[in-house]
Amino acid sequence: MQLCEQDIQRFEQDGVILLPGLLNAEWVDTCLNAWTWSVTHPGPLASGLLPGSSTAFQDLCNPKSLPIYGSVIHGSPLGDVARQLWRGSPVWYMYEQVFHKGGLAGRTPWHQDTSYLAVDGSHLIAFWISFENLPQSHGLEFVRGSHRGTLFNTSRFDANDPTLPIYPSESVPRLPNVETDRSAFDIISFATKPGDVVAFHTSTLHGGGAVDQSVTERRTLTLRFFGEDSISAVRPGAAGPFYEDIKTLRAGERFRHVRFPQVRH
Ligand SMILES: O=C(O)CCC(=O)C(=O)O
Repeated sequence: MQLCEQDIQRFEQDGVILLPGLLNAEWVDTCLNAWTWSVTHPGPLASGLLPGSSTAFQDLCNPKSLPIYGSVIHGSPLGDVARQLWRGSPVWYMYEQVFHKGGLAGRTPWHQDTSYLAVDGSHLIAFWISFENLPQSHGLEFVRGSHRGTLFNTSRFDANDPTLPIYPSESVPRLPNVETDRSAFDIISFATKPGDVVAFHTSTLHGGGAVDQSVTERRTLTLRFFGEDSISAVRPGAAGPFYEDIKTLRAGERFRHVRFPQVRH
């Protein structure tokens, strides 16, 4: 897919862009096979995603996943798109995350991925790939431009108060309650079908993607990459990507490690 200047500027401004039909049927199948492997081979970080819900599942940073995801991260158009969105930067793969929501699992609370991660920079991207037809009302929602604003404390996904932070430190501000004050935020979302991909900067506030009576199941794969402008960061508590062997990275140094394969030069 060849992006135009307007697409790149929209991504830079909004922190999110819909890429319709980026993945052909073969790549959708390959991604779904990788997703299925993840769901059937839970790693050490697999969890229920939403406290109190038995119908939601997530897993991420499975240390055994790299060979399974190899063809997608190296061969699919995702690397080319990241390179274009970053105006020619090289591209490195960071990690996978899978979501499986069913029943009445509801919304994913608002949050920013970067605040869970020991990395900062303008070249951080998540590709959100869902395998169902989703109406706009059930797509993941984004606060437009929020990747250029404050990086908030992380949500601990508390069912009663989704703004409750994980990090005890007050050095990072608490999340606003986007859901109870929606009109104060510029919220966008997209209808998607298999093959469509939503790309977002990992600091863009996002949440939603509800599963309820009208959308009863969602299988989603998120793949994260980084580019030249990315440095190691310190958070006020444990932060990912949670691989034992990357703990040697020091704050402020270039975010590079053999754990993260380069997929575009
Ligand atoms: O799909 C979802 O419900 C959550 C997605 C998400 O938060 C992410 O990919 O970072």
